[in-house]
Amino acid sequence: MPSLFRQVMAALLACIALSGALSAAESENRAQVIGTLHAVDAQKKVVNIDHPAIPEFKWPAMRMDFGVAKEVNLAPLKAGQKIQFTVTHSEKGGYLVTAISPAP
Ligand SMILES: [Cu+2]
Repeated sequence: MPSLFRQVMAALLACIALSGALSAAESENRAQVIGTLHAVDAQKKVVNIDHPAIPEFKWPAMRMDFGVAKEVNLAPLKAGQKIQFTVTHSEKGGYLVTAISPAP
């Protein structure tokens, strides 16, 4: 567990560092992405996702945890699924999954 935690933290820090130059333009505040869901914690509202590069945020491909917006229903999702999701970059600097569903 500690090593998984370090991996997750490293991925998060990489995302933060790489997105440091992100402009505040409205059009760059959101990205729609297809990825693979590795873990879902419906109670804590956290998902672990393998995502490809996300040019909107200047992120490389990686596996990382995302917080999920309160109103998003995680019940239909299962680990291992291909998913499409929306990541929204808030003004406070956080990244939140604001929509997620099985990939078509
Ligand atoms: Cu990432």
